[in-house]
Amino acid sequence: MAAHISKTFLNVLNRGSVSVVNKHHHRSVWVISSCCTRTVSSISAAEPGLTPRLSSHLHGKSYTELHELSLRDPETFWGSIAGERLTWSKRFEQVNDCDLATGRINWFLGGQLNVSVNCLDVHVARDPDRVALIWEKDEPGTEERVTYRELLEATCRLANTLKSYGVKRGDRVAIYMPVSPIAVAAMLACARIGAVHTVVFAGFSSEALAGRIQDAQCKVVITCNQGVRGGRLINLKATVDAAVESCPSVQRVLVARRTDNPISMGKLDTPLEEAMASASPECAPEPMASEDMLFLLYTSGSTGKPKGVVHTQAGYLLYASVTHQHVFDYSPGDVFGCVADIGWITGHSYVVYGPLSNGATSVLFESTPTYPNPGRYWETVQRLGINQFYGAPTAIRLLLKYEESWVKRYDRSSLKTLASVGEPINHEAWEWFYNVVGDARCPLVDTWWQTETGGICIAPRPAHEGGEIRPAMAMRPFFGIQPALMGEKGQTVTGNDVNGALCISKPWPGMARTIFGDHQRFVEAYLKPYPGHYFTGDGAYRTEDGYYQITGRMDDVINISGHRLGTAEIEDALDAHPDVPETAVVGVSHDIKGEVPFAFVVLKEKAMQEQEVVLEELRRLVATKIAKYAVPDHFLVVKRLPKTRSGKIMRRILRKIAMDQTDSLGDVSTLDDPSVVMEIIQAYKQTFRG
Ligand code: 7RM
Repeated sequence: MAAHISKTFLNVLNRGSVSVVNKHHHRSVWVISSCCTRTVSSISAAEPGLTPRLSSHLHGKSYTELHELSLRDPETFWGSIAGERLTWSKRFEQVNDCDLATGRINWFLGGQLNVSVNCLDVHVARDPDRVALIWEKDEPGTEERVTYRELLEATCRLANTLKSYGVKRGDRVAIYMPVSPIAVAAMLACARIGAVHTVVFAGFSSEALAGRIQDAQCKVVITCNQGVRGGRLINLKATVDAAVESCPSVQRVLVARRTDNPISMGKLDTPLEEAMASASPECAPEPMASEDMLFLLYTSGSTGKPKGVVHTQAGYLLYASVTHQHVFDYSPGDVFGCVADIGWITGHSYVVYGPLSNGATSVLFESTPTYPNPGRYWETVQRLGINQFYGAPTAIRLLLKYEESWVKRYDRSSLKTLASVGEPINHEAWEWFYNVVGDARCPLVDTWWQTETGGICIAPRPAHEGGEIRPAMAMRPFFGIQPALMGEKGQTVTGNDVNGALCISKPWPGMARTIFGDHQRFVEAYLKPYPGHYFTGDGAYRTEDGYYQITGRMDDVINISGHRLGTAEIEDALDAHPDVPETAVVGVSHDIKGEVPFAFVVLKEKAMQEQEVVLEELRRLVATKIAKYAVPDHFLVVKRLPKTRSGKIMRRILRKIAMDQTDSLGDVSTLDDPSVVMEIIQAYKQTFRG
């Protein structure tokens, strides 16, 4: 029995009948059907599918009225939505209790619920054979479907397995896996028993993984033997083995099987499918308080190590759910295709929690945009009948370089909404996505948000019916979001046609609650810069008509192919080299990746003769300490770095030099020794212009 399941678990997930999903598409305007508050104990199969709604109180109002209400009276707005959309085992008593000055953020106090019940059991009760996940595996045409009933069973088996290894409420579990049904089951299994998952992107190195496991003090790691991407195998288990050597908190490693290749199993390791096969398929959901932790997700800031951003249960789920429905115009029966990895927040909110809470069919995309050819996305859209396609500008910029026929040969008539996330989308990419992919027929929504915001905060939808969409612009704040632009002196910039630091002035249910183990750092990073407001780290422009356009990071965070990285992290990795006293990393633009790291390095005298050797060692160092994608594309060896009299490196000047924009260097008079600038420009010319 165990052996059988072990061999075919991923197929076992797929056994049973696959229902024909309801293909009845009606537009979700703000028609809002009423429905009573459900409780875990009274889930009945009587209710038909989820109907598009905010809540019965909010019936038929316009976007403007609703947005205004959401800011003026968040209790009524979010209270009625939370009461009707979520299934509670104990109804909440207070909608919110927040103070942005101290970072006390609480939503739906007194309430209890279980996120996995909201993502699984409620749908199983109504329509167990509805497809929850379509696993679009690396090889085209080999997709596997998983129904809600199957996903619930897998989740319960995995939850019981975790319990059998001592995982309790509040314990942290690391998940180091590519997108797959079993990874989704692992996230939901944690949610079911009240454990806290921290998914680590499977492209991170063993040291990066170890750092996160140590910070979170994870008890268990869930991984798989190998990953498969773009026709290549990635030895994930080997990376985990190396990581856990320095992680004494880890008591067990659960290893799923993605490929049939042999794996060496150590004394900490357990084959996951076998353990699940002997575990019970039922697991009572743990009732969780609204503000209990749901997950940690590490993200980069401008200084220090990555921060463990904390999201909690009810507010996060509600916000992911409502944004998923209303930004993408999701209707019951739609196949929702977000091609992000679950290692990033986009995967958490719009592959897993948002779509599943809405009973959607969510696509898990394992491959790459160009495997086996640049038509992959659109062939997948045709084959799976994807209705909403959510991707990153970097992939669009890559694909638009190929012949249009790679798009046109596939039937894309299922598409209703196109959406973009992760970095600013440039006009060329927007126009190509809209015109070539969408045949100028589907709304293309540029969605702005962050790991810390939990869900989409600024996007062209919702809007009034027929609300116009401007190219390459996130435009409108979502319900509950009050953007503010701040000036250099900390003042609120009023009026239109203005720039400023983008802040959000009121708490919203999806916002991060703290940094794991370091609330002070949370307050310092987000709440101190503009007291009374949440600071995003981004700059924005408010147009003449009051729409928002994101201009990019204002801090030392760069965005490589939509992956956020602190330049300080790369510097720390480089500085670990014994021959490197000092480095400075800046982001420079790249036509496909958006930005790439450019490293200025100072070498010790003795290393100057063997520069190439040292640079190669530096490349390897960044790959092993962080990830391959973090390795700087460019290195420039310099004698000194430009510093102010107080010793701060002036990255602004380095960025100009790295971008070859030395005619607009700006003020260099605050430098301790301005002659260093000419010195570096000379080095740049010698290295990059021959
Ligand atoms: C969802 C996500 C967040 C940072 C954010 C921005 C940048 C994200 C957009 C964008 C311009 C967008 N979370 N960013 N979306 N910039 N337009 N639509 O990406 O935590 O990984 O990154 O990404 O700088 O602060 S994240």
